[in-house]
Amino acid sequence: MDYYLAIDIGASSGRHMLFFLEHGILQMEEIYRFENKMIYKDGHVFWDIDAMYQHVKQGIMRCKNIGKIPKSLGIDTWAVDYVLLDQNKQLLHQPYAYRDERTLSIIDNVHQRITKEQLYQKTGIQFQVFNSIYQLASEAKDVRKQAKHFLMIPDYLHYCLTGNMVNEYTNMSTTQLLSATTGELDESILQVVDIQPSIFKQIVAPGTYIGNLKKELVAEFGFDTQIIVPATHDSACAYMGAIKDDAILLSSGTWSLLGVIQNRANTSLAAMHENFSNEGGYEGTYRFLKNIMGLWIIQEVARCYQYEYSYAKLVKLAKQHVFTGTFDVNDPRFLKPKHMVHEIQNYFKERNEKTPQHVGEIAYCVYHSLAHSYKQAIDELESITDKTYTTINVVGGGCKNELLNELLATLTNKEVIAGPSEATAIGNVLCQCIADHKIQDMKQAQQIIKQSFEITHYKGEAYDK
Ligand code: LFR
Repeated sequence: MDYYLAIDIGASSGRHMLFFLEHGILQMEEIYRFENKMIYKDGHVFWDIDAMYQHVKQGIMRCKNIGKIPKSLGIDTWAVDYVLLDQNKQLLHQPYAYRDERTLSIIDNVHQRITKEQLYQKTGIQFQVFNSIYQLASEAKDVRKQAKHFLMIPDYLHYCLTGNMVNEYTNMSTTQLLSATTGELDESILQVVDIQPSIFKQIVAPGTYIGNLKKELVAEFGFDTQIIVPATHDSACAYMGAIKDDAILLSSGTWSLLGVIQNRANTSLAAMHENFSNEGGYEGTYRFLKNIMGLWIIQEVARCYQYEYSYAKLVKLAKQHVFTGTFDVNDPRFLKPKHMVHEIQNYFKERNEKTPQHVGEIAYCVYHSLAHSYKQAIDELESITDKTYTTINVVGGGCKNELLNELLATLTNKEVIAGPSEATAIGNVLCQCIADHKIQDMKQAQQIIKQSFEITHYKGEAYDK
């Protein structure tokens, strides 16, 4: 049996998913899971990259313990964050987490050198305060001087495993440093933000073999395997793992990424004004999408109640405490508030509107507001692309939230197809299987996904009329 290992690391947890293909069915087994936490130090927020690497290794080791040795493996994570290494290939500092606020004071400075319009025209990438371009512009002078290597988080983990450095394309596209047309670094942007082009590596496409495990790791694990870089941006994988790639896709996790797969970047003013992004996708496609604050809000609500309520319980309570007021989930105040529940309540109080009190009301209000923001993004998307869609395919962990799916179907009057919930790990493994010629291409991959994973259909009340 040929096994393939997809290591999918999100902002709150990481998983090692082992796959094999049997009679056209993709079988999947979670063999390791770990918590991924942000570290708070000196008023800043970082990722514990050393802990992350140790967990990556422990999960790989599990393959040996269960006697299922993968033919290859690949890692995907969130986007925009990176490490800088010095001439001795040592970390110059722990990687900052994208919710760190150090970029806020530098953004205007960057745009004095390159306007937002110019930057969007060149890159097609949405404006987010955490884009790597602003993060790099915030680096101290001596750090920039000493930096010899730039690696995105999955690039770094792949480097730790193989000793080889590359910059994978889909994740690199979120730096806002690549040309939307060539997929290569745009040197004019590097110049204005004063970043040495020499720190970057070869940009490789998803599905590229970059080497085997380092010798010492082979000795430690007791086996060798190939490292095939997948689409290392988790959202790029999630879109690959969708069941219906011509529908509106909604990757629902910590973030909600709502958009469509296109063959060309759309850098029009309309796209820019609605802050749609043209993120790099598999085989030269673009994911024309909008970032919506997502289930982060409910994760933070759960934290406010000291995790007294599970996510399933929050949905149950929400159904019992309908609260119809909505708030703007994309308001930057919800990016990292001290106390999410108070922040939501203050939003309503400031407007002299009825304020949600009960935990169920808070939860309903979050789901309802998210569904509203999806509906708004869909209206924008349909207007920009001048196309009407009948179906929304929700993928990722959030697709299991039936209340959110129902609200979405009702509000949009469209059919909602929910699943697969493991789209990200599936997309990761597809990159490996296609590289290994186990699966021919994305067309066959879609067929396999349909045969292998359960999906649920929702038709909003309005849809049934
Ligand atoms: C989702 C995601 C989004 C990206 C955000 C920050 O996990 O990768 O696509 O905008 O995280 O990196």
